[in-house]
Amino acid sequence: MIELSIIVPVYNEEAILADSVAELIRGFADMGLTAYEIVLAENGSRDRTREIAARLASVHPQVRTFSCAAPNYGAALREGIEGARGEFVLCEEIDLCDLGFHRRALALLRAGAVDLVIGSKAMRGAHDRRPLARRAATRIYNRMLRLTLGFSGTDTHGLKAFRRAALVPVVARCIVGHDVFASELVIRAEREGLRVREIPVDLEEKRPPSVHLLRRVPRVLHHLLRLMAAIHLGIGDRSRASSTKSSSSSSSTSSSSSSSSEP
Ligand SMILES: Nc1nc2c(ncn2[C@@H]2O[C@H](COP(=O)(O)OP(=O)(O)OP(=O)(O)O)[C@@H](O)[C@H]2O)c(=O)[nH]1
Ligand SMILES: [Mg+2]
Repeated sequence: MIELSIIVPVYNEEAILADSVAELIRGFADMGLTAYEIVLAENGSRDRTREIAARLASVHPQVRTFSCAAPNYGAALREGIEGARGEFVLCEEIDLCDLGFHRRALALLRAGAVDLVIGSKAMRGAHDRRPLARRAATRIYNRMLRLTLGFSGTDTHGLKAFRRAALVPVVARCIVGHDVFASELVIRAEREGLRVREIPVDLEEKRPPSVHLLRRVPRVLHHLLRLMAAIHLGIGDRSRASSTKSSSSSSSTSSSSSSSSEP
């Protein structure tokens, strides 16, 4: 019985992937965690990420990986969550590996106090060491989510942990991919009355992001508009049957088409 599934979307991460996974495995051993799986959700990498992920999966029984063709953060996360086997799911980023968040989030989930824990970069008590432009972008984006979608928290992106049974049906109702998928998941969970708790994180990245901030803006705006149309007008909204493809992925790299709502 797996208690925790750690889903890590990875894209062109050959430089830090192996060390980061080793760091996670060491950290979980220190926490006394044994019943867990690390799922490396790769898509679209043009470097050796896929190969390294496959090697890690062959060496460590608790690591598995899958790949799909096109780079899409949301699609990778969605497929990872849908195939997760743990009672709890933790969404990690390979450049963060924040074991402090994992420890605190797991304690809250084990206590049954919450359904979803969000690691906020913007709430009181958080330390965000990213460059000013990215910190400002986070604030502006969160303000847009508050104004357009009634979001009441301070952050939707990055680290989160949840009770799988509570969130998988929400994932099934999400319609957008890429970066905005993470926001949609949090906002839908909040709107559906799930018990959501933000906790502050101390954010220090191991490397700058692979996609430049400004290049992400048009797609984010497009997806936000789609989400507003779905949530406020019901346009393109859907209620899919939830699909927990338990134990669907093998412990080695397998090609599978994305189950995401979009390319
Ligand atoms: N599978 C997959 N993973 C991705 C993709 N883009 C980013 N990632 C992964 O998502 C995580 C975060 O990516 P970053 O490049 O650090 O982006 P970021 O700007 O810090 O992300 P934010 O949390 O949105 O601020 C890392 O583990 C990346 O490897 C993608 O297109 N596909
Ligand atoms: Mg990052």
